[in-house]
Amino acid sequence: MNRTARSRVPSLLAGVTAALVTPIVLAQGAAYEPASKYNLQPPVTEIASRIYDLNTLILVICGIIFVAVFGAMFYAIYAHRKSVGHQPAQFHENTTVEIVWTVVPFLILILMAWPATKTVIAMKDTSAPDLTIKATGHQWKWGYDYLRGEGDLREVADGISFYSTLATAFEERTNQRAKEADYLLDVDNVLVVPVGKKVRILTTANDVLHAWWVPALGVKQDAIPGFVRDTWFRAEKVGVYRGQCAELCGKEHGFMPIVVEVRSLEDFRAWAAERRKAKTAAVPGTAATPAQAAVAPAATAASGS
Ligand SMILES: [Cu+2]
Repeated sequence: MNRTARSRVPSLLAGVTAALVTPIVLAQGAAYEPASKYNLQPPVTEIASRIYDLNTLILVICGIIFVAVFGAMFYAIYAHRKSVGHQPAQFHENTTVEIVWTVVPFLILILMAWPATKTVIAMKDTSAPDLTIKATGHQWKWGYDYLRGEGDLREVADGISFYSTLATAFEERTNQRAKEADYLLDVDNVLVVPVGKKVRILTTANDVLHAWWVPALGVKQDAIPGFVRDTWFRAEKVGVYRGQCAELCGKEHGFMPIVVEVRSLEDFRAWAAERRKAKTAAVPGTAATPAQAAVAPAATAASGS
């Protein structure tokens, strides 16, 4: 190994370590108090709880299999070694053994597939929502449109639309200022939804594939140009939940976070009324709509940098 090659090894190792550690650090950066940095975020919807429990169940099953298989293997290697004169056992074409090692894995598979399938089916049930919102992925921001849709709240927020752009300061990204707790997970306009109501999210994209992912809400749905996909959640707790685009979408893929603010129904109604009033007020004059106002600072920042 020559000198250049040798000096490259540590930097290569550092690169690999950084690649492995970075996602963990990013996840940890969420101000939303994760109970553990090694586990999924605490769930705030029924679907997220089910996903959490599935993860635990399957991890436990895999753990038991791991210990049993390696335990048996190491015991056999040690106790039945050649030096103590052990003779190999003969069980070729043993029907009982063959049936057991076919049936047992099959049962384990059913044990895992049954609850997983039930959860996936529940995730896809977007029927009878109280509120419908379209989330459009753009390079590199999210656009939200509250649609008339169906359900009780169909008229409450109808017509509200805005862009949601990264609000983390450029100085934080370039290490000129200390990074805040919600580093790269903060936006100018948050998505506001009511607690305890079924919110249907329609996802689509304007340019390339994106994905709308908010772990605490148990939602991850691809946003595909030319197609409309949907997903749903019913948040059980008021709070702010953060997520990210989860489909590699270009150079600023890591800079288009999602922030969902779950409010009480009254607060949500008040917010919607205010947003709608601002919109109506903006129409006759020259004042920008909230959507245009959200785009303008982003455009200025982009041209300034
Ligand atoms: Cu994206």
